[in-house]
Amino acid sequence: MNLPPRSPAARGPLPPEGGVSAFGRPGATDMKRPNIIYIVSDDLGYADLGCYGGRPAGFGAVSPNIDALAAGGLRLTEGYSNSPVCSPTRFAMATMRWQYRLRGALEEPINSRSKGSDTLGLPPEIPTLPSLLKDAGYRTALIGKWHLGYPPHFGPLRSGYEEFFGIMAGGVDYFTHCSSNGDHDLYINDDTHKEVGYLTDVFSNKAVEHVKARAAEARAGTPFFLSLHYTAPHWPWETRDDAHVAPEVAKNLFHLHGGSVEAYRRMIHHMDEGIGWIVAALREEGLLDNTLIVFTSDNGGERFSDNWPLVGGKMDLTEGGIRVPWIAHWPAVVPAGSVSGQHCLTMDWSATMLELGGGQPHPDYPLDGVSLAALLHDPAHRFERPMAWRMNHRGQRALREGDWKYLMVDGHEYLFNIAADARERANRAPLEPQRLADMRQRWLDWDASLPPIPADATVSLGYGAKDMPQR
Ligand SMILES: [Ca+2]
Repeated sequence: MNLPPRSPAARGPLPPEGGVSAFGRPGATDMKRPNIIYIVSDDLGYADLGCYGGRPAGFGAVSPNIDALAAGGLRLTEGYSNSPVCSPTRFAMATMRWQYRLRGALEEPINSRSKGSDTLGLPPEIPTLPSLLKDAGYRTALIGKWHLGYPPHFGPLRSGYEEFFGIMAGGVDYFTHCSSNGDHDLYINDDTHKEVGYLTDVFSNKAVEHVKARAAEARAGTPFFLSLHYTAPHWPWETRDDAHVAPEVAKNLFHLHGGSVEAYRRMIHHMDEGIGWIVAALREEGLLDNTLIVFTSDNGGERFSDNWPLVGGKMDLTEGGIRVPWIAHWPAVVPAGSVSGQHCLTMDWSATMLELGGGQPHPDYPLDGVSLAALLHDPAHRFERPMAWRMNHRGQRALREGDWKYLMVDGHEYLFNIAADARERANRAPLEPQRLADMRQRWLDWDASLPPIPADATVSLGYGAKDMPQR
């Protein structure tokens, strides 16, 4: 079910109560469109953050700054990523459409062997959230991970970002900034760029610089859209103090011989510290009230992640692979302390940002994402949001409708009542054959509306049962 269309006059944030403007000037009611910071972590699991029930680490709270964003805004308990793996989710995030519509998104995921390909990437002619926001008058930038194909055929600057500082690959070493094939992979715009530093901190510092550089313009009425796509807490398992690990993992960034829960949590903590610096910069510049900060993960957690109470993780269509944190902080509009069980996908949040920014979808590329703007204005707002997924890997299918989920893995079909059993252990399929048949048919109808998975689509797994026991 889609939200009813809104008139142009109804777009954008509602004026805050009391006639106080976004910048705290009493009496002003000309609420401006928000600045938007879209923070995407990489392989962060559902319960890794304190505000999602994560346990404290040996060094203390893992994510106090992200937890504060949740406490000061809206936290979703049943929000999902479009895919359980990196680049497919990022296609949906950029295009606001089912990622399965684009050939590059059928790679699970795009890997470094696709460098030079003219098909495995985000085609520049496809409208994107940044390109449409740029058309609507936003300043646009990506700091962090792109992972949607390599120049010269693809790249952030070809898809709506005015500026890019980050990596093109799916993962790099935090210190050498080299990808798995040994290529140096840190870029400014289209050019490789050498910089000394721990990558999470490098990105955080660049984001702070960016906020400060854009602040005067933003206060004068030209808002900014900043995508901040951390690689944290993705492998290799390197904290800020682990530069000595880089030579050990140079030839295999999957880092199958190392890492620990404590190191993993420290990596999250470094990202959290950086988010604290960015929030402080927004506050200093008087921009915090009217900046929408959205925080999420591109897919479920990897081997050191805590996905409790969910099972599965990255690459799986069980809940642990796709249910991720979704936090929205926007003091001018979103009431503090809000919690919602609204169902949503990555592309819905991108569609939300497009609407809030006054951007218009291209008529030839209608959105599959559904705007959540009404939810931000009223966290009690709920609407039906059926969601579906498919994976080449293990022939997985999933369909979530209300409390129920149809799931297929390795040819086995399951039916779960997620409201009662988020852990997907109580298989209701034998008890409810009609519901199973109905949901299977709706999944098949949805699948038939999308391009099929071609025979040459690849699935890349970094490790398997020979490297570590799977359960
Ligand atoms: Ca990822």
